[in-house]
Amino acid sequence: MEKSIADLSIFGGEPVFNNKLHVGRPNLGDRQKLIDRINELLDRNWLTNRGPFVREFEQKVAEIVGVKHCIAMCNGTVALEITIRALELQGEVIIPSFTFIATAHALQWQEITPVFCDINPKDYTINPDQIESLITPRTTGIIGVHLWGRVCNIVKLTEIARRYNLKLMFDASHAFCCSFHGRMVGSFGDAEVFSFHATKFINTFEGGAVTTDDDQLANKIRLMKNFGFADMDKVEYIGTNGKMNEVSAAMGLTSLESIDKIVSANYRNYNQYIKELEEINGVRLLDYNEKERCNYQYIVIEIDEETIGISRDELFKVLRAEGILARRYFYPCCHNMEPYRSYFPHAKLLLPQTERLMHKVIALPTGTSVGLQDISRVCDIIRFIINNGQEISNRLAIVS
Ligand code: T4K
Repeated sequence: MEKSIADLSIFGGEPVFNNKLHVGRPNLGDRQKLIDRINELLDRNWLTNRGPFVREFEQKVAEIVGVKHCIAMCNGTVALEITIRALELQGEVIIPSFTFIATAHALQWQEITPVFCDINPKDYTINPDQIESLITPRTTGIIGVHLWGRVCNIVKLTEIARRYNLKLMFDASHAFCCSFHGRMVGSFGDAEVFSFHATKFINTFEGGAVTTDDDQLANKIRLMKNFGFADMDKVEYIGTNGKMNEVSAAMGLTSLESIDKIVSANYRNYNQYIKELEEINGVRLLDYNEKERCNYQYIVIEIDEETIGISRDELFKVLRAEGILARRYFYPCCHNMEPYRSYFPHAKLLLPQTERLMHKVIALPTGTSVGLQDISRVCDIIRFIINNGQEISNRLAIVS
């Protein structure tokens, strides 16, 4: 790559990517199949309310996950909210702060207090060893988050939940088609929740689902997502509108048919990033456990500022100026956002790893729309920035 520091786009040069490279570009399946399905549902004139595509999608997801029940929803957030309500969680629920804000909001929305737990620095999932110290008489549950498709320590979490008689659910938004000890995510705890948002591994434009083996819980969730209706004129629970529509399910079915293609593109990209970044001191690519099934959907690097001479935020700024729209998922973590920051001003004292690591990570572009050449150019620019870290940092301090 022919660049001098003055050529960096942040200092006035041309960006490396005129067509910006995104994190979270949707994985699109076979366009013609999607259009055929949309025509079919239009011909049928059945657009929502548990139509045939939604039922087929639920059945396929349940098969993949290996559970009895899948309830498709309009999005992952509502799926979390309904599952929390159906499990009758109240008082306090322990969750990691290192997650998308929806995990915390789904509780607080129902006036349940999220109690933030620290993470394990190896894979950024909730640290089970801290959980017991956070349990109070008001605690009713734990929500583990399989962050970036890295599965929580389910064995320890299950053991703690049993011992304290707590409900255990998982926010599995990032972990569809991942496994733990050979068993598919979606089959653990009382229930697990997936997001099928456009940016996720499998997408339904907007969408989500709850999976569980518990017949009673599944039935309750099914009613709750349809206003609580048990029959035409019979309401059994307080409910809401969490239904998935037929167009979303059509996209979901089409998307499911591309699982192998998406995994193989993600895996190819992951290996390319490993190859390109392994020599760089001060940059750790978060790895996947290849003994398990993984979706390889997120490429996340951890930066050691002291080694590379430039901060994560400076690197982030320079990359974005070059048209590489990296993301600081999930900076600054839930406990530093409102209303939690005001409710729990001292939360950070119990979250040393979260506080430290939230300044270190960057998610990089991957997915079916990102090619090997794109990755090489992304890594060239990262290498260049890091090789000139101190000088770029000094110049940024002058221009800002
Ligand atoms: N729990 C966890 C752990 C989650 O990560 C999420 C969602 C949830 C729960 C809740 O699930 P949902 O209710 O969303 O189903 C995005 C998504 O909106 C959100 O679904 C996701 N997590 C979160 C991690 O990312 P933003 O604010 O980062 O989205 P946005 O609009 O900046 O898009 C991200 C990138 O993707 C951009 O660079 C543009 C690109 N993009 C996006 C869309 C929507 C496209 O290229 N095409 C598109 O259609 O939140």
